Amino acid sequence: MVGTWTLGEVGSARDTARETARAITPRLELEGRLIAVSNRVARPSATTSPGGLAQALGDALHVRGGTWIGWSGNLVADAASAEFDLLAEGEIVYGLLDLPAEDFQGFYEGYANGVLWPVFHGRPDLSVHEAGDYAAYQAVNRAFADAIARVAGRDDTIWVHDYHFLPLGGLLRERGIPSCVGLFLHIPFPHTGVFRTIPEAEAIARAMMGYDTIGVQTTRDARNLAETLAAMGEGTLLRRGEGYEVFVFGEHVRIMPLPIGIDVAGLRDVVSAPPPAAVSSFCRTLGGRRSLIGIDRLDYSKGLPQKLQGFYRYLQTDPRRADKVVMTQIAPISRGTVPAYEKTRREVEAIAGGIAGEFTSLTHNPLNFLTRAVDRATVAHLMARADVGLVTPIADGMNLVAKEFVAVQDPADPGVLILSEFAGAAEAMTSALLVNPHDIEAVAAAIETALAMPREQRRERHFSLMEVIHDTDISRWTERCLTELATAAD
Ligand code: ADQ
Repeated sequence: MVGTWTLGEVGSARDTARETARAITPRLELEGRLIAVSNRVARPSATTSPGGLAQALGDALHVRGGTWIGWSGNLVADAASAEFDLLAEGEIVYGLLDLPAEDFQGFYEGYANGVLWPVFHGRPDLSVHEAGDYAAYQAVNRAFADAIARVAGRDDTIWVHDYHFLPLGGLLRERGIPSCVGLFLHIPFPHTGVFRTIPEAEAIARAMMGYDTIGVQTTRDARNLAETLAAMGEGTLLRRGEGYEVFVFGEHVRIMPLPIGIDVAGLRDVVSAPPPAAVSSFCRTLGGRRSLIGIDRLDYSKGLPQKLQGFYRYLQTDPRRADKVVMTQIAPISRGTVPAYEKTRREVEAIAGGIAGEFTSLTHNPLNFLTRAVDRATVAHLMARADVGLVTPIADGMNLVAKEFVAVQDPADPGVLILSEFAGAAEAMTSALLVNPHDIEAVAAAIETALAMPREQRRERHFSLMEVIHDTDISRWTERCLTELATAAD
Protein backbone atom coordinates (compact mmCIF):
# COMPACT_ATOMS: atom_id res chain seq x y z
CA MET A 1 0.00 0.00 0.00
CA VAL A 2 1.42 3.41 -0.89
CA GLY A 3 -1.38 5.76 0.11
CA THR A 4 -4.94 6.02 1.38
CA TRP A 5 -7.27 8.98 1.16
CA THR A 6 -10.93 9.37 1.98
CA LEU A 7 -12.96 10.98 -0.76
CA GLY A 8 -13.76 13.90 1.54
CA GLU A 9 -10.12 14.98 1.57
CA VAL A 10 -8.95 17.90 -0.60
CA GLY A 11 -5.97 20.20 -1.07
CA SER A 12 -2.65 18.74 0.05
CA ALA A 13 -4.05 15.18 0.17
CA ARG A 14 -4.95 15.57 -3.49
CA ASP A 15 -1.46 16.75 -4.42
CA THR A 16 0.10 13.94 -2.41
CA ALA A 17 -2.03 11.35 -4.20
CA ARG A 18 -1.04 12.75 -7.57
CA GLU A 19 2.66 12.88 -6.70
CA THR A 20 2.55 9.36 -5.26
CA ALA A 21 0.90 7.92 -8.35
CA ARG A 22 3.45 9.74 -10.53
CA ALA A 23 6.45 8.68 -8.47
CA ILE A 24 5.56 5.02 -8.63
CA THR A 25 4.87 4.98 -12.37
CA PRO A 26 8.20 6.34 -13.59
CA ARG A 27 8.14 4.70 -17.03
CA LEU A 28 5.65 7.17 -18.45
CA GLU A 29 6.88 10.20 -16.48
CA LEU A 30 8.14 12.10 -19.49
CA GLU A 31 5.22 11.63 -21.83
CA GLY A 32 2.39 11.68 -19.28
CA ARG A 33 0.98 8.56 -17.73
CA LEU A 34 -1.79 6.32 -18.85
CA ILE A 35 -4.66 6.18 -16.38
CA ALA A 36 -7.11 3.36 -17.14
CA VAL A 37 -10.51 3.31 -15.49
CA SER A 38 -12.83 0.30 -15.31
CA ASN A 39 -15.34 -1.12 -12.88
CA ARG A 40 -13.13 -4.07 -11.95
CA VAL A 41 -9.36 -4.20 -11.91
CA ALA A 42 -7.47 -7.50 -12.27
CA ARG A 43 -4.52 -7.46 -9.88
CA PRO A 44 -1.80 -10.06 -10.48
CA SER A 45 -2.25 -11.21 -6.87
CA ALA A 46 -5.96 -12.00 -7.40
CA THR A 47 -6.93 -15.67 -7.37
CA THR A 48 -10.05 -15.42 -9.54
CA SER A 49 -9.89 -15.56 -13.33
CA PRO A 50 -10.42 -12.10 -14.92
CA GLY A 51 -13.17 -11.44 -17.51
CA GLY A 52 -12.59 -10.19 -21.06
CA LEU A 53 -12.25 -6.51 -20.26
CA ALA A 54 -10.02 -7.06 -17.23
CA GLN A 55 -7.77 -9.43 -19.14
CA ALA A 56 -7.39 -6.98 -22.02
CA LEU A 57 -6.65 -4.00 -19.77
CA GLY A 58 -4.22 -5.95 -17.61
CA ASP A 59 -2.29 -6.96 -20.70
CA ALA A 60 -2.29 -3.38 -22.02
CA LEU A 61 -1.06 -1.80 -18.78
CA HIS A 62 1.47 -4.57 -18.27
CA VAL A 63 3.12 -3.55 -21.53
CA ARG A 64 3.16 0.23 -20.88
CA GLY A 65 2.94 0.71 -17.13
CA GLY A 66 0.39 3.11 -15.69
CA THR A 67 -2.37 3.59 -13.16
CA TRP A 68 -5.54 1.51 -13.12
CA ILE A 69 -8.49 2.89 -11.20
CA GLY A 70 -11.46 0.71 -10.28
CA TRP A 71 -13.71 -0.49 -7.49
CA SER A 72 -11.82 -1.95 -4.51
CA GLY A 73 -14.46 -4.63 -3.99
CA ASN A 74 -15.31 -3.04 -0.61
CA LEU A 75 -18.78 -1.74 0.14
CA VAL A 76 -18.99 0.87 2.90
CA ALA A 77 -21.84 2.44 4.87
CA ASP A 78 -21.74 5.88 3.26
CA ALA A 79 -19.77 8.12 0.88
CA ALA A 80 -17.89 9.80 3.75
CA SER A 81 -16.25 6.51 4.79
CA ALA A 82 -15.24 5.47 1.24
CA GLU A 83 -11.46 5.24 0.90
CA PHE A 84 -9.27 5.51 -2.18
CA ASP A 85 -6.08 3.43 -1.90
CA LEU A 86 -3.08 3.54 -4.22
CA LEU A 87 -0.89 0.47 -4.31
CA ALA A 88 1.83 -0.73 -6.68
CA GLU A 89 2.04 -4.25 -8.10
CA GLY A 90 4.50 -4.94 -10.90
CA GLU A 91 4.40 -2.16 -13.51
CA ILE A 92 0.91 -1.05 -12.52
CA VAL A 93 -0.31 1.28 -9.77
CA TYR A 94 -3.82 0.38 -8.67
CA GLY A 95 -6.19 3.12 -7.47
CA LEU A 96 -8.88 1.25 -5.58
CA LEU A 97 -12.06 2.98 -4.62
CA ASP A 98 -14.58 1.85 -1.98
CA LEU A 99 -18.24 2.37 -2.88
CA PRO A 100 -21.24 3.00 -0.65
CA ALA A 101 -23.38 -0.16 -0.50
CA GLU A 102 -26.60 1.75 -1.17
CA ASP A 103 -25.21 3.20 -4.42
CA PHE A 104 -23.49 0.05 -5.67
CA GLN A 105 -26.64 -2.01 -6.11
CA GLY A 106 -28.40 0.71 -8.11
CA PHE A 107 -25.27 1.47 -10.13
CA TYR A 108 -24.19 -2.05 -11.03
CA GLU A 109 -27.16 -4.41 -11.09
CA GLY A 110 -29.76 -1.66 -11.33
CA TYR A 111 -28.70 0.78 -14.01
CA ALA A 112 -25.59 -0.65 -15.72
CA ASN A 113 -26.81 -4.24 -16.02
CA GLY A 114 -30.57 -3.74 -15.62
CA VAL A 115 -30.98 -0.86 -18.12
CA LEU A 116 -27.87 -0.16 -20.22
CA TRP A 117 -26.83 -3.79 -20.90
CA PRO A 118 -30.22 -4.95 -22.26
CA VAL A 119 -30.85 -1.76 -24.26
CA PHE A 120 -27.37 -1.76 -25.80
CA HIS A 121 -27.83 -5.45 -26.72
CA GLY A 122 -31.10 -4.63 -28.50
CA ARG A 123 -33.38 -5.93 -25.72
CA PRO A 124 -35.11 -2.82 -24.27
CA ASP A 125 -38.00 -5.16 -23.35
CA LEU A 126 -35.71 -6.68 -20.69
CA SER A 127 -34.72 -3.36 -19.12
CA VAL A 128 -36.01 -2.74 -15.59
CA HIS A 129 -36.34 0.89 -14.49
CA GLU A 130 -36.23 1.12 -10.71
CA ALA A 131 -36.56 4.49 -8.96
CA GLY A 132 -33.18 5.61 -7.66
CA ASP A 133 -31.01 3.46 -9.94
CA TYR A 134 -30.03 6.31 -12.24
CA ALA A 135 -29.20 8.51 -9.24
CA ALA A 136 -26.98 5.71 -7.88
CA TYR A 137 -25.29 5.35 -11.30
CA GLN A 138 -24.59 9.07 -11.31
CA ALA A 139 -23.35 9.01 -7.70
CA VAL A 140 -20.83 6.25 -8.45
CA ASN A 141 -19.67 8.05 -11.60
CA ARG A 142 -19.19 11.24 -9.54
CA ALA A 143 -17.17 9.29 -6.95
CA PHE A 144 -14.93 7.95 -9.73
CA ALA A 145 -14.56 11.44 -11.22
CA ASP A 146 -13.48 12.75 -7.78
CA ALA A 147 -10.96 9.92 -7.38
CA ILE A 148 -9.51 10.45 -10.88
CA ALA A 149 -9.26 14.20 -10.19
CA ARG A 150 -6.98 13.36 -7.26
CA VAL A 151 -4.38 11.59 -9.40
CA ALA A 152 -4.68 12.98 -12.95
CA GLY A 153 -2.13 15.50 -14.18
CA ARG A 154 -2.25 17.79 -17.20
CA ASP A 155 -0.23 15.50 -19.48
CA ASP A 156 -1.88 12.26 -18.47
CA THR A 157 -4.17 10.33 -20.75
CA ILE A 158 -7.32 8.90 -19.18
CA TRP A 159 -8.71 5.78 -20.81
CA VAL A 160 -12.16 4.89 -19.51
CA HIS A 161 -13.77 1.50 -20.14
CA ASP A 162 -17.31 0.52 -20.81
CA TYR A 163 -20.95 1.25 -20.16
CA HIS A 164 -20.51 1.60 -16.41
CA PHE A 165 -18.96 5.01 -17.02
CA LEU A 166 -20.79 6.68 -19.91
CA PRO A 167 -21.18 10.01 -18.02
CA LEU A 168 -17.57 10.14 -16.75
CA GLY A 169 -16.37 12.25 -19.71
CA GLY A 170 -18.77 15.08 -18.83
CA LEU A 171 -18.10 14.77 -15.09
CA LEU A 172 -14.33 15.05 -15.60
CA ARG A 173 -14.82 18.13 -17.77
CA GLU A 174 -16.99 19.66 -15.03
CA ARG A 175 -14.07 19.18 -12.65
CA GLY A 176 -11.75 21.01 -15.02
CA ILE A 177 -9.55 17.97 -15.73
CA PRO A 178 -7.31 19.10 -18.62
CA SER A 179 -6.15 15.58 -19.58
CA CYS A 180 -7.23 13.88 -22.77
CA VAL A 181 -10.14 11.57 -21.92
CA GLY A 182 -11.22 8.64 -24.07
CA LEU A 183 -13.87 5.96 -23.68
CA PHE A 184 -13.77 2.47 -25.10
CA LEU A 185 -17.19 0.85 -25.28
CA HIS A 186 -16.85 -2.95 -25.17
CA ILE A 187 -20.51 -3.68 -25.88
CA PRO A 188 -22.53 -2.79 -29.00
CA PHE A 189 -24.16 0.62 -29.43
CA PRO A 190 -27.80 0.33 -30.53
CA HIS A 191 -29.83 2.20 -33.16
CA THR A 192 -31.09 5.64 -32.13
CA GLY A 193 -34.67 4.44 -31.64
CA VAL A 194 -33.54 1.75 -29.22
CA PHE A 195 -31.22 4.12 -27.33
CA ARG A 196 -34.08 6.60 -26.92
CA THR A 197 -36.05 4.02 -24.90
CA ILE A 198 -33.74 4.95 -21.98
CA PRO A 199 -35.54 7.68 -20.02
CA GLU A 200 -32.23 9.47 -19.34
CA ALA A 201 -31.00 9.12 -22.95
CA GLU A 202 -30.43 12.83 -23.54
CA ALA A 203 -28.51 13.39 -20.29
CA ILE A 204 -26.29 10.41 -21.10
CA ALA A 205 -25.67 11.61 -24.66
CA ARG A 206 -24.72 15.08 -23.39
CA ALA A 207 -22.30 13.65 -20.83
CA MET A 208 -20.71 11.36 -23.43
CA MET A 209 -19.84 14.49 -25.41
CA GLY A 210 -17.35 15.27 -22.60
CA TYR A 211 -15.03 12.62 -24.03
CA ASP A 212 -12.41 13.64 -26.59
CA THR A 213 -12.68 10.33 -28.38
CA ILE A 214 -14.81 7.19 -28.15
CA GLY A 215 -13.66 3.82 -29.45
CA VAL A 216 -16.17 1.12 -30.35
CA GLN A 217 -15.87 -2.45 -31.61
CA THR A 218 -17.28 -2.21 -35.16
CA THR A 219 -18.11 0.20 -37.97
CA ARG A 220 -21.80 -0.51 -37.26
CA ASP A 221 -21.39 0.62 -33.64
CA ALA A 222 -19.51 3.73 -34.77
CA ARG A 223 -22.31 4.65 -37.16
CA ASN A 224 -25.03 3.98 -34.57
CA LEU A 225 -23.24 6.08 -31.94
CA ALA A 226 -22.42 8.97 -34.27
CA GLU A 227 -25.95 9.13 -35.67
CA THR A 228 -27.48 8.88 -32.19
CA LEU A 229 -25.35 11.60 -30.58
CA ALA A 230 -25.99 13.92 -33.51
CA ALA A 231 -29.72 13.17 -33.51
CA MET A 232 -30.15 13.68 -29.75
CA GLY A 233 -29.22 17.36 -30.02
CA GLU A 234 -29.79 18.12 -33.69
CA GLY A 235 -26.05 18.29 -34.31
CA THR A 236 -23.95 17.33 -37.30
CA LEU A 237 -21.59 14.51 -38.10
CA LEU A 238 -18.68 14.18 -40.49
CA ARG A 239 -16.98 11.05 -41.79
CA ARG A 240 -13.37 10.96 -40.61
CA GLY A 241 -11.36 8.05 -42.00
CA GLU A 242 -13.06 4.89 -40.77
CA GLY A 243 -14.86 6.85 -38.06
CA TYR A 244 -16.82 10.03 -37.44
CA GLU A 245 -16.61 13.43 -35.85
CA VAL A 246 -19.78 14.64 -34.17
CA PHE A 247 -20.61 18.26 -33.29
CA VAL A 248 -23.52 18.66 -30.89
CA PHE A 249 -24.42 20.26 -27.53
CA GLY A 250 -21.58 22.77 -28.10
CA GLU A 251 -18.94 19.99 -28.00
CA HIS A 252 -17.31 17.67 -30.46
CA VAL A 253 -16.15 14.06 -30.17
CA ARG A 254 -14.31 11.63 -32.44
CA ILE A 255 -15.71 8.12 -32.80
CA MET A 256 -13.56 5.30 -34.13
CA PRO A 257 -14.06 1.57 -34.70
CA LEU A 258 -11.16 -0.11 -32.85
CA PRO A 259 -11.93 -3.85 -32.74
CA ILE A 260 -10.40 -5.54 -29.70
CA GLY A 261 -8.42 -8.78 -29.91
CA ILE A 262 -6.56 -11.28 -27.76
CA ASP A 263 -3.05 -11.95 -26.49
CA VAL A 264 -2.24 -14.48 -29.21
CA ALA A 265 1.25 -15.44 -27.96
CA GLY A 266 0.08 -15.70 -24.34
CA LEU A 267 -2.74 -18.02 -25.31
CA ARG A 268 -0.47 -20.15 -27.52
CA ASP A 269 1.85 -20.52 -24.50
CA VAL A 270 -1.08 -21.81 -22.44
CA VAL A 271 -1.89 -24.51 -24.99
CA SER A 272 1.77 -25.43 -25.56
CA ALA A 273 1.97 -26.54 -21.92
CA PRO A 274 0.70 -30.03 -21.04
CA PRO A 275 -3.10 -30.11 -20.65
CA PRO A 276 -4.71 -30.28 -17.21
CA ALA A 277 -5.44 -33.89 -16.15
CA ALA A 278 -9.20 -33.34 -16.53
CA VAL A 279 -8.77 -32.45 -20.21
CA SER A 280 -6.65 -35.57 -20.89
CA SER A 281 -9.18 -37.78 -19.23
CA PHE A 282 -12.05 -36.05 -21.10
CA CYS A 283 -10.23 -36.74 -24.40
CA ARG A 284 -9.93 -40.43 -23.48
CA THR A 285 -13.68 -40.63 -22.87
CA LEU A 286 -14.32 -39.21 -26.35
CA GLY A 287 -13.24 -42.53 -27.85
CA GLY A 288 -12.98 -41.15 -31.39
CA ARG A 289 -16.20 -39.11 -31.23
CA ARG A 290 -16.20 -35.58 -32.67
CA SER A 291 -16.08 -32.74 -30.17
CA LEU A 292 -18.02 -29.45 -30.22
CA ILE A 293 -17.46 -26.64 -27.74
CA GLY A 294 -19.25 -23.54 -26.46
CA ILE A 295 -17.75 -21.14 -23.91
CA ASP A 296 -19.95 -18.29 -22.69
CA ARG A 297 -21.12 -16.48 -19.59
CA LEU A 298 -24.73 -17.48 -18.93
CA ASP A 299 -26.15 -14.26 -20.37
CA TYR A 300 -29.24 -13.77 -22.55
CA SER A 301 -27.10 -11.89 -25.08
CA LYS A 302 -24.98 -14.98 -25.73
CA GLY A 303 -27.71 -16.94 -27.54
CA LEU A 304 -27.38 -20.10 -25.45
CA PRO A 305 -30.97 -21.31 -25.98
CA GLN A 306 -30.54 -20.84 -29.72
CA LYS A 307 -27.23 -22.73 -29.71
CA LEU A 308 -28.58 -25.68 -27.74
CA GLN A 309 -31.74 -25.74 -29.87
CA GLY A 310 -29.50 -25.89 -32.95
CA PHE A 311 -27.56 -28.82 -31.50
CA TYR A 312 -30.87 -30.48 -30.49
CA ARG A 313 -32.13 -30.14 -34.07
CA TYR A 314 -28.84 -31.51 -35.41
CA LEU A 315 -29.35 -34.66 -33.31
CA GLN A 316 -33.07 -34.98 -34.08
CA THR A 317 -32.39 -34.86 -37.83
CA ASP A 318 -30.56 -38.19 -37.50
CA PRO A 319 -30.61 -39.73 -33.99
CA ARG A 320 -27.63 -41.96 -34.85
CA ARG A 321 -25.52 -38.79 -34.61
CA ALA A 322 -25.95 -38.78 -30.81
CA ASP A 323 -23.36 -41.53 -30.43
CA LYS A 324 -20.85 -39.83 -32.72
CA VAL A 325 -20.52 -36.38 -31.09
CA VAL A 326 -20.02 -34.70 -27.73
CA MET A 327 -20.96 -31.08 -27.22
CA THR A 328 -19.40 -29.38 -24.18
CA GLN A 329 -21.05 -26.13 -23.17
CA ILE A 330 -19.44 -24.23 -20.30
CA ALA A 331 -21.74 -21.45 -19.12
CA PRO A 332 -20.95 -20.17 -15.61
CA ILE A 333 -23.78 -18.30 -13.96
CA SER A 334 -23.31 -14.56 -14.26
CA ARG A 335 -25.34 -11.71 -12.67
CA GLY A 336 -27.54 -14.45 -11.22
CA THR A 337 -29.69 -12.10 -9.15
CA VAL A 338 -30.91 -10.10 -12.18
CA PRO A 339 -34.33 -11.61 -13.11
CA ALA A 340 -33.71 -11.87 -16.88
CA TYR A 341 -30.60 -14.01 -16.21
CA GLU A 342 -32.53 -16.38 -13.99
CA LYS A 343 -35.10 -16.81 -16.78
CA THR A 344 -32.39 -17.56 -19.36
CA ARG A 345 -30.83 -20.08 -17.01
CA ARG A 346 -34.13 -21.94 -16.60
CA GLU A 347 -34.69 -21.89 -20.37
CA VAL A 348 -31.20 -23.24 -21.12
CA GLU A 349 -31.46 -25.93 -18.44
CA ALA A 350 -34.80 -27.06 -19.87
CA ILE A 351 -33.31 -27.50 -23.36
CA ALA A 352 -30.23 -29.28 -21.95
CA GLY A 353 -32.57 -31.55 -20.00
CA GLY A 354 -34.53 -32.29 -23.18
CA ILE A 355 -31.36 -33.25 -25.06
CA ALA A 356 -30.14 -35.43 -22.18
CA GLY A 357 -33.50 -37.16 -21.79
CA GLU A 358 -33.90 -37.88 -25.49
CA PHE A 359 -30.34 -38.77 -26.46
CA THR A 360 -28.37 -40.00 -23.45
CA SER A 361 -27.84 -43.77 -23.56
CA LEU A 362 -26.54 -46.05 -20.82
CA THR A 363 -23.04 -45.65 -22.25
CA HIS A 364 -22.92 -42.13 -23.71
CA ASN A 365 -24.12 -38.58 -23.10
CA PRO A 366 -23.85 -36.25 -26.15
CA LEU A 367 -24.06 -33.03 -24.07
CA ASN A 368 -21.84 -31.88 -21.21
CA PHE A 369 -23.50 -28.78 -19.79
CA LEU A 370 -21.57 -27.05 -17.00
CA THR A 371 -22.66 -23.97 -15.09
CA ARG A 372 -19.54 -24.13 -12.92
CA ALA A 373 -16.64 -21.77 -13.67
CA VAL A 374 -13.72 -23.47 -15.40
CA ASP A 375 -10.16 -22.13 -15.36
CA ARG A 376 -8.52 -20.47 -18.36
CA ALA A 377 -6.03 -23.30 -19.08
CA THR A 378 -8.76 -25.96 -19.10
CA VAL A 379 -10.93 -23.82 -21.38
CA ALA A 380 -8.03 -23.18 -23.77
CA HIS A 381 -7.04 -26.88 -23.97
CA LEU A 382 -10.67 -27.94 -24.48
CA MET A 383 -11.00 -25.43 -27.33
CA ALA A 384 -7.74 -26.64 -28.88
CA ARG A 385 -9.06 -30.22 -29.02
CA ALA A 386 -12.53 -29.37 -30.38
CA ASP A 387 -13.55 -30.01 -33.99
CA VAL A 388 -16.14 -27.23 -33.90
CA GLY A 389 -16.45 -24.02 -31.87
CA LEU A 390 -19.97 -22.62 -31.53
CA VAL A 391 -20.22 -18.87 -30.84
CA THR A 392 -23.82 -17.78 -31.40
CA PRO A 393 -24.67 -14.55 -29.52
CA ILE A 394 -27.82 -12.67 -30.45
CA ALA A 395 -25.76 -9.51 -29.88
CA ASP A 396 -22.15 -9.08 -28.74
CA GLY A 397 -19.63 -6.23 -28.77
CA MET A 398 -16.84 -8.44 -30.12
CA ASN A 399 -16.76 -11.93 -28.51
CA LEU A 400 -13.22 -12.92 -27.65
CA VAL A 401 -14.07 -16.62 -27.46
CA ALA A 402 -14.40 -16.62 -31.26
CA LYS A 403 -10.83 -15.33 -31.57
CA GLU A 404 -9.47 -17.61 -28.85
CA PHE A 405 -10.98 -20.70 -30.49
CA VAL A 406 -9.26 -19.94 -33.79
CA ALA A 407 -5.94 -18.98 -32.16
CA VAL A 408 -5.54 -22.32 -30.33
CA GLN A 409 -6.26 -24.55 -33.34
CA ASP A 410 -3.58 -26.68 -34.98
CA PRO A 411 -3.01 -24.89 -38.34
CA ALA A 412 -2.35 -28.26 -40.03
CA ASP A 413 -5.70 -29.71 -38.97
CA PRO A 414 -7.85 -26.91 -37.56
CA GLY A 415 -11.35 -27.03 -36.14
CA VAL A 416 -14.17 -24.94 -37.65
CA LEU A 417 -15.69 -21.82 -36.09
CA ILE A 418 -19.46 -21.33 -36.35
CA LEU A 419 -20.06 -17.64 -35.63
CA SER A 420 -23.18 -15.54 -35.22
CA GLU A 421 -23.44 -12.71 -37.71
CA PHE A 422 -24.50 -10.55 -34.72
CA ALA A 423 -21.16 -10.84 -32.90
CA GLY A 424 -18.85 -7.88 -33.47
CA ALA A 425 -16.21 -10.47 -34.40
CA ALA A 426 -18.23 -11.37 -37.53
CA GLU A 427 -17.46 -8.01 -39.16
CA ALA A 428 -13.89 -9.12 -39.90
CA MET A 429 -14.03 -12.90 -39.34
CA THR A 430 -15.91 -13.58 -42.54
CA SER A 431 -14.13 -16.88 -43.13
CA ALA A 432 -15.98 -18.44 -40.22
CA LEU A 433 -19.25 -20.27 -40.93
CA LEU A 434 -21.54 -17.30 -40.30
CA VAL A 435 -25.07 -18.04 -39.05
CA ASN A 436 -28.17 -16.22 -37.91
CA PRO A 437 -28.57 -17.76 -34.42
CA HIS A 438 -32.34 -17.24 -34.49
CA ASP A 439 -32.49 -19.65 -37.43
CA ILE A 440 -32.30 -22.98 -35.60
CA GLU A 441 -32.25 -24.97 -38.86
CA ALA A 442 -29.28 -22.90 -40.05
CA VAL A 443 -27.37 -23.58 -36.81
CA ALA A 444 -28.04 -27.32 -37.17
CA ALA A 445 -26.97 -27.22 -40.83
CA ALA A 446 -23.79 -25.31 -39.94
CA ILE A 447 -22.85 -28.04 -37.43
CA GLU A 448 -23.29 -30.63 -40.18
CA THR A 449 -21.23 -28.56 -42.64
CA ALA A 450 -18.47 -27.95 -40.10
CA LEU A 451 -18.13 -31.62 -39.16
CA ALA A 452 -17.98 -32.63 -42.83
CA MET A 453 -15.62 -29.88 -44.00
CA PRO A 454 -12.54 -31.20 -45.84
CA ARG A 455 -9.17 -30.45 -44.25
CA GLU A 456 -8.01 -28.20 -47.11
CA GLN A 457 -11.01 -25.92 -46.74
CA ARG A 458 -10.59 -25.85 -42.97
CA ARG A 459 -6.95 -24.83 -43.39
CA GLU A 460 -7.79 -22.06 -45.86
CA ARG A 461 -10.47 -20.63 -43.60
CA HIS A 462 -8.19 -20.89 -40.56
CA PHE A 463 -5.34 -19.13 -42.37
CA SER A 464 -7.53 -16.21 -43.28
CA LEU A 465 -9.07 -16.00 -39.77
CA MET A 466 -5.58 -15.96 -38.24
CA GLU A 467 -4.77 -12.84 -40.29
CA VAL A 468 -7.64 -11.06 -38.53
CA ILE A 469 -6.51 -12.38 -35.18
CA HIS A 470 -2.92 -11.20 -35.60
CA ASP A 471 -4.11 -7.86 -36.97
CA THR A 472 -6.19 -7.20 -33.83
CA ASP A 473 -3.74 -8.74 -31.32
CA ILE A 474 -4.16 -7.06 -27.93
CA SER A 475 -0.83 -5.23 -28.18
CA ARG A 476 -1.75 -3.80 -31.59
CA TRP A 477 -5.21 -2.90 -30.32
CA THR A 478 -3.67 -1.05 -27.38
CA GLU A 479 -1.29 0.84 -29.65
CA ARG A 480 -4.17 1.81 -31.94
CA CYS A 481 -6.29 3.03 -29.03
CA LEU A 482 -3.42 5.02 -27.53
CA THR A 483 -2.50 6.52 -30.89
CA GLU A 484 -6.12 7.53 -31.31
CA LEU A 485 -6.10 9.11 -27.84
CA ALA A 486 -2.85 10.93 -28.59
CA THR A 487 -4.29 12.29 -31.86
CA ALA A 488 -7.39 13.46 -30.04
CA ALA A 489 -5.19 15.25 -27.49
CA ASP A 490 -3.40 17.31 -30.18
P1 ADQ B 1 -17.77 -10.71 -22.26
O1 ADQ B 1 -19.23 -10.51 -22.44
O2 ADQ B 1 -17.34 -11.19 -20.94
O3 ADQ B 1 -16.95 -9.40 -22.61
P2 ADQ B 1 -16.26 -12.47 -24.26
O4 ADQ B 1 -15.55 -11.49 -25.11
O5 ADQ B 1 -16.87 -13.56 -25.04
O6 ADQ B 1 -17.41 -11.81 -23.41
O7 ADQ B 1 -15.32 -13.22 -23.22
C1 ADQ B 1 -14.40 -12.63 -22.44
C2 ADQ B 1 -13.39 -13.62 -21.83
O8 ADQ B 1 -13.99 -14.43 -20.85
C3 ADQ B 1 -12.72 -14.53 -22.84
O9 ADQ B 1 -11.34 -14.52 -22.58
C4 ADQ B 1 -13.30 -15.90 -22.56
O10 ADQ B 1 -12.41 -16.96 -22.78
C5 ADQ B 1 -13.66 -15.79 -21.09
N1 ADQ B 1 -14.85 -16.62 -20.84
C6 ADQ B 1 -16.07 -16.42 -21.33
N2 ADQ B 1 -16.89 -17.41 -20.91
C7 ADQ B 1 -16.13 -18.23 -20.15
C8 ADQ B 1 -16.39 -19.45 -19.47
N3 ADQ B 1 -17.57 -20.02 -19.54
N4 ADQ B 1 -15.38 -20.02 -18.78
C9 ADQ B 1 -14.16 -19.47 -18.75
N5 ADQ B 1 -13.86 -18.34 -19.41
C10 ADQ B 1 -14.82 -17.73 -20.09
C11 ADQ B 1 -17.25 -8.05 -23.03
C12 ADQ B 1 -18.17 -7.90 -24.24
C13 ADQ B 1 -17.60 -8.67 -25.42
C14 ADQ B 1 -16.18 -8.21 -25.72
C15 ADQ B 1 -15.33 -8.20 -24.47
C16 ADQ B 1 -13.98 -7.54 -24.70
O11 ADQ B 1 -19.49 -8.35 -23.92
O12 ADQ B 1 -18.42 -8.48 -26.57
O13 ADQ B 1 -15.59 -9.08 -26.67
O14 ADQ B 1 -15.97 -7.48 -23.41
O15 ADQ B 1 -14.13 -6.27 -25.25
